[in-house]
Amino acid sequence: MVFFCIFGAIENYKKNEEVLTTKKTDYSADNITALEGLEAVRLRPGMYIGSTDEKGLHHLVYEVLDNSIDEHMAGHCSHIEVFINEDNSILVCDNGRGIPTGMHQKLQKSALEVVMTVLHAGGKFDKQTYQVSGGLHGVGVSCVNALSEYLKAEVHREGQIFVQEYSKGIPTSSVDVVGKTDVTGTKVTFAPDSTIFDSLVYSYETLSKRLRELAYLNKGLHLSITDKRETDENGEYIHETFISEGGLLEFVEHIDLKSGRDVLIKPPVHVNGQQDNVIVEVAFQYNRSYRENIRSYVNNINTIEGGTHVNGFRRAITHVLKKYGETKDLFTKAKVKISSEDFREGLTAIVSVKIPEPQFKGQTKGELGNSEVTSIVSACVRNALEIFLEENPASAKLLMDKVILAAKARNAAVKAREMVQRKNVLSGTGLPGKLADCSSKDPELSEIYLVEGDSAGGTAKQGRDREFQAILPLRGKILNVEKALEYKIYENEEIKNMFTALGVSIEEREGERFLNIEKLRYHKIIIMCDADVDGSHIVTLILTFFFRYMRPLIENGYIYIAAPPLYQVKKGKRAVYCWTDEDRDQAIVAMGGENGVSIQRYKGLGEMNAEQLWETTMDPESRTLRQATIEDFATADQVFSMLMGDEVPPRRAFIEANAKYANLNV
Ligand code: 0RA
Repeated sequence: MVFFCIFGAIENYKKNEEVLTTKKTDYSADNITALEGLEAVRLRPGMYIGSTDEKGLHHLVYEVLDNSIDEHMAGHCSHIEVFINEDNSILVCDNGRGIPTGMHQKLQKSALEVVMTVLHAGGKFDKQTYQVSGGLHGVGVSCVNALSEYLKAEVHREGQIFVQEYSKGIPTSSVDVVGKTDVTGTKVTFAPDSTIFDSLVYSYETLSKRLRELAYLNKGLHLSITDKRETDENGEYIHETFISEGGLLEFVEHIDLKSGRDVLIKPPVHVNGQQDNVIVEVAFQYNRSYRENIRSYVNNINTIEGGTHVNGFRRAITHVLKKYGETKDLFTKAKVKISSEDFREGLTAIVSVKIPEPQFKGQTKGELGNSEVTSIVSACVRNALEIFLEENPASAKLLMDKVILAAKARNAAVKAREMVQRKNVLSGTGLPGKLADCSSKDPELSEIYLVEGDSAGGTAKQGRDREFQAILPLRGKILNVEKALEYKIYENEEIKNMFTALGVSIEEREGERFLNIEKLRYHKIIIMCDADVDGSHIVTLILTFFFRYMRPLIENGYIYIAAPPLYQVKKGKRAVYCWTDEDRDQAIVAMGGENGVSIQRYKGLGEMNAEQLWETTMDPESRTLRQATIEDFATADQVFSMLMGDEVPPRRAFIEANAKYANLNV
């Protein structure tokens, strides 16, 4: 199959030496500012696109896409196509109005050249567009140009085809008319600069995931991706098309389905509204889990830290559901005290707003700050939810039952938690009997090993350096916190032991819960399990627990996973430990072939004696630890729910696809 872009057959980018060495145009004073801008981008690319790793590389595509999406939001573009070319260059085509090509009066050159070479020139022509400023997107296509070894812009506009080429942001040709056309749109081909980026290889998965998301966020927009680097068994390129007629309604269904959550009320509540210049779209539904899962966007950009739009949404949910329950006297009848978090248990929601001048704040600039947005979102959602409850009394009843159950469970959890924490204070040191503590009292120097099983725990106690290493054996599989009600968690012996041994507690301040880690007793918390499937399952369970109840420990980098060896290769008195099959094979070769070599496969920690365990897994000089980090909260959250949730099929599919590391990419 031959792929046709909106404008016809796609040609591959081939670096054309002649083009790159074409005599440069004469640079006058105006050009100097342009050059200075581009030079700044090349000197500090991280300031403009976040980083120069794989993330930054993909960011270039998002940046170009943003411009095409802006055209769609302005009502002028219905199709966007992305191609990964054989040489890892990227082509983005859209059927928008095309970048203007007329003379820019002030700068006395083609507007196309201005957009492509002047920092922040992109959307500024047109005040009505929903620019994405402040966040990392929206730095403009000129940044992509500055960071590309080669870039070609082709514009179809006013019946003509205009082309200009650049190298590292500097034009290598004038804006040339190369033909006639009866369509409008823009084609941008770029090859990222190898002297800037660590890697030049694009991930199809990453780009296709973003396009799927953009399709949900911009209903009716056709998006497609084609990977020309490889063909399948039929000789066809990998290709996907995304279009969502349902928009966020489909997105919210997709998220719960993918995470295997059991939906309580169908279909989702879908809100579309606009006030002043703010466009609001929200979709939400309730499922039988105990978690709140709100994803939010501003101008198509994920706001990981939420912000005023999410606050508005939460405010509306609380207000409407509380009023509904109180009017019907449901809470007094059930004898429960309701708190606003009870209305959000099992809630999955997408909140998307489009605003002309977003202000971002927070650590990662992932939080919307515009205060006017709160009441706008809140009003839209209130209206829709009131109508929904009125029209669907049966669903409203299911929802209220769930809220009341959540309140009861929360009250039970508070009591259980207080019991655990009070016991601590009462029983002297308050430390669990199973803990073999270290002598050091300095958290920075102290480590604790959480060890699967009493027997391995025993070996670890013998093998450790008791000066700074503490051991807490955990019996068998700890509770699956994803499935359990919260109060059950505080009744679980292993979990209670973890709270008390670590010295942390869950506290409340102004109605907000937080983990108090001021008295944390160890700055290295090391999970040590067998190097087999069961072991990795237990690692996942423990990580889930940390993720849900002690997330600051992961965020602060205190959580590690020990890596016990898989093999011991031995010949005579020489013995080496191996962590991978490749290491093992190399060791065999190093010992002069298989003759006389014995290979032991360690199935569990229990097969090692104290000395071996120390040497391979506990000695800071020779062990390897994997630090658990949370790269992407949204994905981590989804993967955890999916892995630990009720539904088997998505979990099985994931584990099969990631058989080697069923314990997540931490
Ligand atoms: C500036 C002004 C206008 C459109 C664009 C830029 C534009 C940029 C890109 C980048 C990729 N695709 C694009 N499509 C459009 C407004 C044009 C007008 O008023 O006709």
